[in-house]
Amino acid sequence: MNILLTGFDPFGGEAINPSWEVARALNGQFIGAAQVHARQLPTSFTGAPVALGRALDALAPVLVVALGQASGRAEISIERVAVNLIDARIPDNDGQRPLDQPVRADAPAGYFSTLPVKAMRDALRQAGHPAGLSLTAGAFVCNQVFFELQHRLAGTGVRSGFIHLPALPEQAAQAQPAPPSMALAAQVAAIGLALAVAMGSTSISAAAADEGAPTS
Ligand code: PCA
Repeated sequence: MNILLTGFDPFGGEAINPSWEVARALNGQFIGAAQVHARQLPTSFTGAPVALGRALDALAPVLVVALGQASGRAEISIERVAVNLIDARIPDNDGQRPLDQPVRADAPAGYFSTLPVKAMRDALRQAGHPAGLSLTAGAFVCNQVFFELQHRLAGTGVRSGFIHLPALPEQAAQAQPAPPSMALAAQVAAIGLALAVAMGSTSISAAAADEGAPTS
């Protein structure tokens, strides 16, 4: 069983993106018998849906969580709804800045996350991670990927959704006043736990648990 965990390449002139750093740190880990596969998506309106589609086709995942950076947010931000709108506030990594366009002209206005968002938030908070629910993933590439993901998996029963992450401390240090940030190790631990909760488990580990075998 495969879990797809995506992150983005750096964008907006930055040198690092926490979403990819977190995804690649969890690559290869197991929740029960399900293994995490990290894939990088380009911060590109044309490239990201193609890369996402390829990863979905190749892995046939049982769970998909897409990660993105949301500078300025202080918590692990579990998105609830993807909206059928692109309205780029800055150019993407191809220099494209589409305005007031649908993600898909033939699709509904929005899709809800199919992740257990409140159970994830509560588990994160209980473990000491600042976490909250969000009603907007913006109108940039993250929301586009979230919308594409929900559209492609609608009706399949495969759980999927999007989580925005705070900046890393080294990113925050470059700005005045410094925006909120969270250390990479804390972000990795939080997303590992979030994945486990989404799989109905309590932990993530480096080795596969043989769930079919008797325990005694
Ligand atoms: N964050 C951007 C796109 C890539 C990323 O990590 C966003 O929030 O849309």
